[in-house]
Amino acid sequence: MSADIPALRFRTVFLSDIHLGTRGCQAELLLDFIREMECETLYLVGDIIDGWKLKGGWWWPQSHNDVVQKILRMARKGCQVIYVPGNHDDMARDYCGVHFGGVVVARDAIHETADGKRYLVLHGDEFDGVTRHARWLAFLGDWAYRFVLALNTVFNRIRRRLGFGYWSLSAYLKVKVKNALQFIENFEAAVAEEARRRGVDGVICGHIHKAEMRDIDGVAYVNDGDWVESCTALVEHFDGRLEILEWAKMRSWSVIDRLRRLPAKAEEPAAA
Ligand SMILES: [Mn+2]
Repeated sequence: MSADIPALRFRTVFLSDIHLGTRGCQAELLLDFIREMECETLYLVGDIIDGWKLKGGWWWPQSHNDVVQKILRMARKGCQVIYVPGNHDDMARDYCGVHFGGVVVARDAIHETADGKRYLVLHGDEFDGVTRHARWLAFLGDWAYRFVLALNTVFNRIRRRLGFGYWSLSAYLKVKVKNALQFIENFEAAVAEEARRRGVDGVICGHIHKAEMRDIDGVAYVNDGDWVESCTALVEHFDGRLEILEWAKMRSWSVIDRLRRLPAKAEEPAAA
């Protein structure tokens, strides 16, 4: 921890989709975040350990072990840790209601923020009606699309030379992107609907690896993202305000930029 940067203190932190046990897991960045922050309550919102992958091949470097150790240490030091398993660590669902090492396992939970808002906390796979193929395409930027268009030209020049007909790669990808976006929208709507059904103000979930915070017909839809692609955490400040932290981006800023950011935060409405 850098001496000139104060520890980040939060009322609550929500983490999901860490996927320990897979090569994609950004354990070092997560360790860095855990070292820098303090919180009273920590929710693990599913897919923390990727059980399916572990059955296939063993990938468990020291850093993955360190994440588990750090979280257990937080629990020992008095942080309330609530573990809501996901579909990749669903074997833990057999232990709902069980306490181990200061961690409570729950199928889902209700979290009340400092300003009295009630959120349903669940992983979200129950509401994933569609396969997630090509979901990543939804995140392709403009540049990637232009690249695909250029690639398409070359691709079809080759196809023509080989005597094949025209086939639009970009049109194919566009349909895939549209499907992926539609999938995300359907998921978000279904999860928000469940929150409405349970009579709470909002829902906090994970699963689709896309951090988000928006209103869906009067229900707050909040997704804490993941630690495979985007490296995001959801935090609750002491006044109840929720914020998505993009840790990879925050760490790429210089110390000066971060210090400049901190006073700006203090100017916001004081904690209740
Ligand atoms: Mn999941």
